[in-house]
Amino acid sequence: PTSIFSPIPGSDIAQHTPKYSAKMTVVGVGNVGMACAQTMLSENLLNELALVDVQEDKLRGEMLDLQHSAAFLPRIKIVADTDYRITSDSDICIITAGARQQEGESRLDLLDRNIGLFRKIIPELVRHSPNTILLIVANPVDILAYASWQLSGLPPNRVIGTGTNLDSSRLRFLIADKFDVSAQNVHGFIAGEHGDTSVLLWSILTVANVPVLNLCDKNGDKYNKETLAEFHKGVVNSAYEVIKLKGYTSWAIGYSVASLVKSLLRDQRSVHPVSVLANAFYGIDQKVYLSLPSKLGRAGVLGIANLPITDDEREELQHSAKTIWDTLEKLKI
Ligand code: 6V0
Repeated sequence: PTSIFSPIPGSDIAQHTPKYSAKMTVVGVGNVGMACAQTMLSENLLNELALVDVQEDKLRGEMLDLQHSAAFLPRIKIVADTDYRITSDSDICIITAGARQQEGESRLDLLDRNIGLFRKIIPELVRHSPNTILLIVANPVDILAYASWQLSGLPPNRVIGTGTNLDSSRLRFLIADKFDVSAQNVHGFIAGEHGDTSVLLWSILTVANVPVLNLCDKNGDKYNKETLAEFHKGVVNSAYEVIKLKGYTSWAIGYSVASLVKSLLRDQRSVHPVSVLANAFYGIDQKVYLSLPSKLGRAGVLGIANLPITDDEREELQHSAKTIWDTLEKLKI
């Protein structure tokens, strides 16, 4: 026989082609898309990965580069094309595709252009994977998650933006450093817009389950609202700092996406601050997407946490919602 393996005569293998249980699509193979792909592969979260972009050469190059890690990873099918047919039956579609701001272009014009891209991308994804969960990463993530919900016709539990999941990790890192503990022992959320009007929910921030307000860190510094406001400023500025230093951010968003994918696919019911349809929560009455602590599982967003936050924090969330709404009103979605 020319093949190493021969089927046992009489077997019916062809009728039992495996249904890959975890298929993921990543649209946009730039810095962020590839960091997401690489982290998901390292964490062994999927059986099949479909990559889509408009740049054929880059797409093929990235596909081959990942495929060449075959001997070091569990068996994974990796495909790449500009045609959305390869994405069919994806469990989760991650959208990182976006145009970059051009010289002289306003933020709103860029947004209009990105919504134009999403008008093509989202219906194609849903057509080939009607049961998928859409996970939006491209910025401004709250606006594009809302647009994706509108354009997809999917129920809101299945359209999620990565939102402040990353900002919250940045905060936990900064606090953990001061208290000399693991960031996993710092519990807390930044909610609201993934951007300038994000809200630090300081009243429920804890280190080793102890409220951080009035605690002293390793240097003996006592924490109050003002100290935390400085941390918050640090978080908002940290994305700008990384972009200034290396041109883009990628690794942390890759891990952030992988942690969300793990909770969704494996029905972990863990709570993450992600961008969700937020009206009816915390007194927000506009139909906007912004980040609230959300329980994630196989069906997407299983619930939003009703946390005992202060009146000030509720007002800040409502202000964040209004800012996003003001932008949405100017756009033609
Ligand atoms: P990049 O490196 O320019 O990659 C963008 C990719 O999208 C490129 O490969 C393009 O070819 C591709 N693309 C453009 N148009 C299309 C299209 N119509 N269909 C398919 N692919 C297309 O950007 P980078 O990867 O650095 O960033 C991607 C997006 O992620 C940006 O919008 C960032 O602002 C955003 N981020 C969001 C974060 C978050 O926390 N939500 C964090 C980091 C970056």
